[in-house]
Formats: sequence, C-alpha cells, structure tokens
Amino acid sequence: MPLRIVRNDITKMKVDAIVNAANSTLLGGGGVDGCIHRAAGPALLAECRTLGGCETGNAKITGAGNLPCRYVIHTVGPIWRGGTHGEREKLTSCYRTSLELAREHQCESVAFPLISSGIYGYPKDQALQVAAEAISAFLMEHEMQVFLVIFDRKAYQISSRLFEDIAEYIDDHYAEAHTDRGRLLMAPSFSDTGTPWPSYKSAASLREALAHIDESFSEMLLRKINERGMKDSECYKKANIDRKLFSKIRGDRLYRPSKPTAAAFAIALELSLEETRELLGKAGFALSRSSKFDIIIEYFIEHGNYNIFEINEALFAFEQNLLGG
Ligand code: AR6
Repeated sequence: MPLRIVRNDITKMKVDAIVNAANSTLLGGGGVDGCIHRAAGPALLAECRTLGGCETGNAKITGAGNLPCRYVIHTVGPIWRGGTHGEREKLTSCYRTSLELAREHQCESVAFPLISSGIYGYPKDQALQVAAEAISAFLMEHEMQVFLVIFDRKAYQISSRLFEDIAEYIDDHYAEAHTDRGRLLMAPSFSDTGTPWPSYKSAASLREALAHIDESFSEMLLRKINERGMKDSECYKKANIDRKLFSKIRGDRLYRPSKPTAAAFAIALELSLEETRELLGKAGFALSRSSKFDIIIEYFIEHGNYNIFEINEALFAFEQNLLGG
C-alpha cells in the first residue's frame, strides 16, 4: 500500500529512509529529533555538523548511524504562527523536497513523522491533511511506499467536526441496524452461489447486472476502469494499491481481494453505493450496518467524497482497518 498511516516510534521503522522533523541548525533538539539522534548515536550529529544547517521547507540527507534504516532525511517544518505566514506552503514543501531527495537516493520506502505538529505547534488535524495531500500528490507521479507515523493515537486528530459528523452517522445507522425494522431491511439476501445479492433501484440497473452475472471481481474491476476511461495506473494509485498487487489481480480472473482492497477500488472508481455493493459482492463481501468500517465507507460515498487518504484518516481515527492493499 503506497501510503500507510501507522502508529509506531519512527526510530523502529525498517524502511530505506526516515524523515526527521529538525530545526534549521540540524544539530538536534527535542521531540522526534531528540529520539532519532539518541537512537542513531553520535555519528549522526557528526555528519549533521558538516551540512551547514537547512532552511525551512527544505531537506538534507545523511546516513543513519545505528538506526535500522539507511538514511535520515532532515527537514525543517514551519513554526505555526496562526496560519497566515505561508505555513501550509512551507509544510507542503517539506514533504515534497524530502520525497524528491529519497527518490534521488533510490529509496523505495520512507517514513515521516507528522512534521511541525509537536513543538512547532501546527494544528494536528491540518498538519495531517497537508501531509496526506502532499504525499498523495507525489505518489500519483512516482512509485514508493510511504508511511506516515503517528506516535500516539491520542495525539492524532481528524478535524473534530468531521469526527463528530461520522460518529453521528455511525450512531444513526447502528441504531437503524438494531431496531426490528432495521434488521428486516438489513437482512442480507444471497444468490445461489452464496454471494450477497445487491438491491437494484431500476430495471435498467437490474438488466445491466444480469448481463454481467458471471463476471468475476477482476473482470468487473477492469471493465469499470475501461468504462471510465481511466488508465490502470491512475486507478491503482487512486486506490492506494501498489502496482504488484494490481498486476496480480489483473492476471488472475478469480483473484479474491481482501475487503479493504475491494473497497479501495470502489472508491478509486468513484462508484455509487449500489455499484460498490455490487463490486464487493463479486469478492464475497457485503456492506453491513453492523460494522463501523462499512458505515464509514458508506458515509464518504454518500457525501461524494472519494479521497482515499481522507477516508483512511477517518478509518484510523475510528480504529478501523485502512483501505488499500
Ligand atoms: N516517532 C514518531 N513520531 C514522534 C516521535 C517518535 N519517536 N516523537 C515525537 N513524535 P516534534 P516539530 C511526533 O515536536 O513540531 C525539535 O526540537 C510528535 O508527537 O518532534 O516539527 C526540533 O529540533 C509530533 O506529532 O517536531 C525542532 O526544534 C511530531 O512527531 C522542533 O522540535 C512532530 O513533533 C520541531 O518541531
């Protein structure tokens, strides 16, 4: 999965490069900077001394001392001063220049902390949004495995309005699924093959479904990609799926994806709820209102928001599996 949000201590990440949220002297400090220098040992500071500092929004690369990665990329995030001093542009630039530096050094995997969101005071929800946007823009152009490492789940927030809105949506739909009426409405129906049978709103969509009754998940996926005039790469990147997994699905008519993979393609293809149910059904899954994961997916589709990184932020906040491979 090209962008993954994980909870970990960044010094433990086994990737080609980790990124340090440094200050302009590059001579160490508190927060993640302190953790990285402590874990790397004195060789890192010795190499940093030769770099002559670094400007805000820029990045420099060194070896990694005793860390399990090969490189440390030091970037200097902006100090938050109310958001009107070009903070967003500078923070975006930190991610972009760090990723470019990683690519120049043939790194295939990179881990970032949430730059500027600690001592530098950038509001965490906004810092996360900038990070996800900047990384996903880069991943539309390049192949790389990128991790966004969140140290402490409590320190992690999606915007509180979005959180409350989703929480409310979950409450409403959970309640619906647990009343008798809701239960009847939600009772899954199955076809002969045991595949959940989606409901069709119109005769046309039923005809359309019958025409593709023998279609497998991978065939349906490839057909939808064609119908939308998308390139394969555009689709798997939007789905946050790596090329290898996509090739496997493409080459195996009967490939059975996991639910997060199947749902990720539904989001990449911007399918309606009905079409999403149909695609998931091809992989043997249903969208149920007894599952938070499913309700969150439904929430975003209903709101016409197909940004997989935003959806993953919300899934992460509600402690659910993330979309992708
Ligand atoms: N692994 C992953 N994330 C971490 C770790 C860790 N081990 N430790 C902290 N974080 P900060 P900044 C998170 O303050 O805001 C230093 O003194 C932390 O929870 O490290 O860019 C530098 O020298 C937060 O979400 O960096 C600069 O002077 C995020 O990392 C200044 O701090 C960034 O917090 C830079 O401030």
